Amino acid sequence: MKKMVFTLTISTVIIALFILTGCQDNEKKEADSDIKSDSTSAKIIDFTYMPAKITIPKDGKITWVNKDSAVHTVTEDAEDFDSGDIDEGQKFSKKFPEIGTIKYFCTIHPYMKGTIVVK
Ligand SMILES: [Cu+2]
Repeated sequence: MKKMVFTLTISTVIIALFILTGCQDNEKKEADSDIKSDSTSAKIIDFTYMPAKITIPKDGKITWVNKDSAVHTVTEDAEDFDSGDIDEGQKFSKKFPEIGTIKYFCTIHPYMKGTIVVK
């Protein structure tokens, strides 16, 4: 009888350990996905992208907020992506799934330039 109780206790401990270990794995996975979905915001103010250079992790997202009274765009140099007109107070968000350096400008004010570094 004592032996059976002992076996039961050991089994319970092993099951509990499995459950605990499983939970830790899930927490770790969630932490990893947090890094991937890292998002940052940038401003467009006084005909300038602020900051002009943004570094984000792969799959990171950038949201530009137009804090200017003028209409601006966020347009990739080769026009791979184009926000279209961003009015005062409007936002434009984009995810960057590929590692590399992306240069962009404003089609309305082509002297406005910005750089995104995806690591
Ligand atoms: Cu502009």
